[in-house]
Amino acid sequence: MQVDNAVRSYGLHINGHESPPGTNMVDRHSPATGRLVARYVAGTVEDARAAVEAARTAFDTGTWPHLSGQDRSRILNRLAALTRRDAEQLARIEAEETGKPLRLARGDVAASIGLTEYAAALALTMHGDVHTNLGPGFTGLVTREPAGVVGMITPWNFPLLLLMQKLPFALAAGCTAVAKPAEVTSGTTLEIARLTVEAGVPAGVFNVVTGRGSVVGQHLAESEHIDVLSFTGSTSVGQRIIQASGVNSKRLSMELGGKAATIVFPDADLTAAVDGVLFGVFFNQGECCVSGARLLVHQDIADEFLSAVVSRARELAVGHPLDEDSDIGALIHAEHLETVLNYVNIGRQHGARVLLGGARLDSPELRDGFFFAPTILDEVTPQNPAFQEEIFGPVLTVTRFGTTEEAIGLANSVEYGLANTVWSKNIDTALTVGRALHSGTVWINTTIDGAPQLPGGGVKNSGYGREMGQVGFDEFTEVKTIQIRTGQREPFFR
Ligand code: TAP
Repeated sequence: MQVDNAVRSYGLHINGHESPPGTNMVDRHSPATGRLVARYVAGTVEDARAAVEAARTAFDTGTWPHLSGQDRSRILNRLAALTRRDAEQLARIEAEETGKPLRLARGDVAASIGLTEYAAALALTMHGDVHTNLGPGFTGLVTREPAGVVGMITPWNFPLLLLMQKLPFALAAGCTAVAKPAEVTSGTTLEIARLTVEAGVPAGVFNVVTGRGSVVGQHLAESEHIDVLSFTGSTSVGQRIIQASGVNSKRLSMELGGKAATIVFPDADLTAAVDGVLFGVFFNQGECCVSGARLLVHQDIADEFLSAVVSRARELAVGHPLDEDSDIGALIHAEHLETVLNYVNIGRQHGARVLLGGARLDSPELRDGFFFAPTILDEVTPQNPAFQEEIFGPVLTVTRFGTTEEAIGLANSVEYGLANTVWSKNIDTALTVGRALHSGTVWINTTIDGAPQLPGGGVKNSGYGREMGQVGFDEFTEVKTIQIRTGQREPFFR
């Protein structure tokens, strides 16, 4: 695995082979320094078709769906061990290509290993039910079968982690797959493809085609040879995919955008809540679907609480991804930086007051990258686009509330429903609010937390379907009912 100053060049990974890099390549420059770090093939529709065909053949005529759970589990555990062996290099690639701090990228790799090990355990325990109480001579088997060929389309903010919320689970169930990573951050997906070969995953079971979403991704959505399409990305692209995927009755799992609220009540552990608010919004530069981008704080503590949040935010280090001291890295590319800046300006035009940041950072050491200052906007009304729309950057909006009902209403007043956070030491308040929030996940007295056993996913325009946990695994299986009559039975017609 090449890292540091070498430019990594990748081919496509189809049917167990990596093609040599071609002439039509996508160049990835580090968003922090501008240096060329990686080159991936700009895949074509023909490449995507070949990858789907390889996965289809591996599923229809190959051994993978028929291996014992123990064999699949062993291979997945080997993949986890190889990922652990290469953890530091994978983290560096992730940090270089996304701009996120290396320290956080290490966490993504560790979580990916945990997910792979958990999926390996699920491969062992996959089973069905037998119904023996249906009456004399009538037995029902409800079996779980692998769902087929899975298309996986992933975004640029957590390229490795979001792949590993899908891939090990699909493989554990006996499915085969074609992945299309984001065009600008394809490195770790291709590295995982190499590791699957080393781990003993048979040819054709996992394929990767890099390139444009409108070409490769669109083909996966349209292909009638794909049975399940698992997409993580924006709500607008997700809606395009839902339309394009109608050619066959493929199952869709849609992990889309978010606009999470963090609600702080006066009875919270306020020191922990300050820490949680900052981590919730500035983790991964705010380029996080579950980012706690909206602070809803009780009016009785708002001024004091905000002053603590602002003073702690000033201490956060924005810096180079490979610098061990960086808390916040670079945004993904210039266009995205412009989008974030625009939202800040729109927020101001709608009456928001900038308490901190609000601009690009252009000190001599950061000038070559897309660094944005941690930003806090106060006096943000629910009508403000900065409150309603996903900014996907290090921007916290602040809105005050008076009653619990008001807090719930504000939190639920956006089109998204991915996650929300509640800070309160009162079990009554915490659970009442937690139950009333419209989102797939609610954190209470913690934030952006998780475990492989716990499913994640959204409601409303944040999508449908769940990843991780037993529920996430089940999405890659098909239920079959086998009904058996034994002994003498009455004829159907007299
Ligand atoms: P998108 O622009 O939606 O891109 C996601 C993926 O879809 C990329 O691989 C992209 O390819 C591909 N794509 C683009 N157009 C396509 C098309 N017509 N057909 C098929 N695929 C297509 O998202 P992004 O900007 O990379 O990521 C940020 C978004 O992802 C945010 O909205 C964020 O909330 C969401 N997200 C959600 C979650 C969960 S768990 N719900 C997690 C992380 C991120 P290209 O390489 O060409 O762009």
